[in-house]
Amino acid sequence: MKSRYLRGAALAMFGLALAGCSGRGGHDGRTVLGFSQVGAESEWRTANTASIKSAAHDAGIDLRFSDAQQKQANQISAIRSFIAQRVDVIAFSPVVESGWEPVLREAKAAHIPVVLTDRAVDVSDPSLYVTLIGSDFVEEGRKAARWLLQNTPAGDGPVDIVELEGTVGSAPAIDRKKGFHEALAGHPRYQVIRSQSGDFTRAGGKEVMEAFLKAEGKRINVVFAHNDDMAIGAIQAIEEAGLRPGRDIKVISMDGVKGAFEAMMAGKLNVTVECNPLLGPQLMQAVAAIKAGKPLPRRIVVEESVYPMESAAAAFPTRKY
Ligand code: GZL
Repeated sequence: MKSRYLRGAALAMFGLALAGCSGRGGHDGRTVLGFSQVGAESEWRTANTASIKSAAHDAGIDLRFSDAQQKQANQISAIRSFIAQRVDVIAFSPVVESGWEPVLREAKAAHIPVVLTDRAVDVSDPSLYVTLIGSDFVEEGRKAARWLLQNTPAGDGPVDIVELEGTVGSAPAIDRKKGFHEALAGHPRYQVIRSQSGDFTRAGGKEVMEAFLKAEGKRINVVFAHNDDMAIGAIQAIEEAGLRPGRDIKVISMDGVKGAFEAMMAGKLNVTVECNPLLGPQLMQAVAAIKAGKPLPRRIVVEESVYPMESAAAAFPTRKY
């Protein structure tokens, strides 16, 4: 009896040892990547998710994907689940900047490297993640302001702006606002008279713009929207108020999704500052580098352009998202 028990225990230990030797979770030897996505709040996010899934497939990576429905608690739970699954790498797009230290310390304690995509986190210990792959949102905000400065008729009349902010506490909302206001600082003619979050959604943009129009009416000269989805919602509100978006009220936006190009071709959106969501290939390259023990830069910035209304028709056919 005793020898049979010992034999069983020995086999079990051997099995566990094999699992341990094979490294992390992938039973078929593939690299396992756990990815926690913000949600599905915008056209940009849809394109970002598609890029990550297709790039993982092309790279032969076993992708464990979780949609947090824009809730930080769901992202934290997903990261804990990836730790329990002993994935090789964890990547995520943090819905907000703060509140990540505890769970990232758990990943570090489990010796699982973490890659940030799209958005930054505010942590005191830089070793809690390997690299951030994404846009320079402050520069995107500056680009939007520079377009406005270069495309407002000369004169000294007031240019009154309303601002549709992204998700409260998110890196793009914080930094796009910072860049926009910074670039306008030396130009007192330009004033942001109201600013409120529309949470990066069409419905949010429309609802906030309706409130702005009720409060300020024809005083509004410009809408600055932190993403195209909110701009498209604002365009609907402007039209329902009997005004002409793109003409009576200039509309400045960010992302460069298909809906923005369609609005520009219809003369309703004046410019979109591109924010490239196609981060999948760069993420998979970073995962491969980590697995190979190769160093990575702390910041991998994606290249982006500015598309004014006049350029929309020519650019639209080759847009990838
Ligand atoms: C920007 C990204 C933002 C987009 C929005 O990198 O985090 O979130 O601008 C999206 O469209 O919802």
